[in-house]
Amino acid sequence: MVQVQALVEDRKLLSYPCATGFGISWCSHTDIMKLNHAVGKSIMNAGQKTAQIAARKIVHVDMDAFYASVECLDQPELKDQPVIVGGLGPRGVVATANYAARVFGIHSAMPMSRARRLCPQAQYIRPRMSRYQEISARIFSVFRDFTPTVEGLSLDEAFLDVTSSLKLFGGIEEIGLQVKQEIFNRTGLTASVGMAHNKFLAKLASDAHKPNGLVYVRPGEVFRFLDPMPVSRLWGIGKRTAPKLTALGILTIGQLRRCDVSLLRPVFGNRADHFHLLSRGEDDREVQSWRPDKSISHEVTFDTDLMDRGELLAELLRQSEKVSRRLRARELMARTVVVKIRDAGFRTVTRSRSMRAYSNSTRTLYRMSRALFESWRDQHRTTPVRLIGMGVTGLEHENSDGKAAGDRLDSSTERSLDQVLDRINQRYGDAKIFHGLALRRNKKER
Ligand code: TTP
Repeated sequence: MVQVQALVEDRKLLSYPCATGFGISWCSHTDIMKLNHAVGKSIMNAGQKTAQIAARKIVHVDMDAFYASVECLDQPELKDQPVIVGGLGPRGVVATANYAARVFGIHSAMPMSRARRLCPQAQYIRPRMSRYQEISARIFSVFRDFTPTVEGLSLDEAFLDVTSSLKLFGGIEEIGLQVKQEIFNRTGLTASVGMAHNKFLAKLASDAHKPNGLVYVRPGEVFRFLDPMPVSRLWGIGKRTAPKLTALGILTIGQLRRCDVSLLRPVFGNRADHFHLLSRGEDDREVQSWRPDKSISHEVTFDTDLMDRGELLAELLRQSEKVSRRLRARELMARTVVVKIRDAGFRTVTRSRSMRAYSNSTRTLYRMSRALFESWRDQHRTTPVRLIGMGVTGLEHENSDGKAAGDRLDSSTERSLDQVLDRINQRYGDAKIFHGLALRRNKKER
């Protein structure tokens, strides 16, 4: 307790000059944010916890038409034209479209063939993941200048818990505005920013005035904000549940909120209370900066179905390289390998196997996925394959309690080889160097 008291005193001492906007020469902003965060967590009892949830300030940031905006940034002549990014083969799908293309009804996950019919004049571009990752790193470095508590949801989207940083930056609206401006300064791209006292509202707020939006839902304005929205805006209400609510005459979140919860039980079962809370704008989930990835995977749909074993293995090796590189970049290791195969008749099988220890080496993950693939192929020698994918689950941080590190399958030679390849690929861009077998498919693709 003495220690906590001392920390609290320190916190006052430290945060005073920040709150009044004076420079801090002897302590970085990040130090102060981390300290405030730690103090906030360490001295709470149950009552304070409820108060703390109510006092939370969350910012949700989502870049506008992310991949397409990066393409327009790199080719400014595309700026006012419809731009569609996605797979360009006959079975490709739209990853995203800029707002000029959305006017024509183009949206993510639409088959590219349909997009071409709706908007033949658009510029069609294949995704350049390494470029998006590079920009994403800059965006996330902006987030960490405002708070250590950042929960990334994808390359272009994150929640920031800025409760401990409010005094430092002058309030939540100032933080939202500054995050937006700083992202623009460092990347040249626009983001939509939502602010509220919980994650659910902050996310809806960032979406409310897209693109380039900045919306703060104040605690007293929740019902005014939520009530007119269709029920489908609530997480978890999809195509199956919405018609059941419509049958009850519930079309908007406001109608759901005013409805007696017992009426909702036949529709939602034991999740009725959860949805009723959401309709009132209540959500007590924390921003989880430590949340580990649950899985990492990669898959490809071929332009024409493949039967050749060598080509399929070459593709699996390429995927194993990508997946293992992503593991290594995040200092993760995996315990389980999964292979997914979809045949020409659209039957999909997944096969998985857990290893006796952890790995993030290309060679090991490829060996495992090859064995899984071969066990399928033994019974399907003449089956054409439409899609093949591999992934890993059972992830652990390399240094988590020494667990994964002490339980590692990979030899030091494998690790050194991977490190060299990672460095070359980092320096010269995506996949400039491959294991020999993977070249077989790369050549074919050119
Ligand atoms: P989103 O944030 O869902 O969308 P967006 O940034 O393109 O557009 P918006 O302004 O509406 O937020 O997705 C981020 C990126 O993720 C997107 O630019 C491309 C990629 N993506 C896919 O590859 N496939 C998909 O189905 C979706 C939804 C996104």
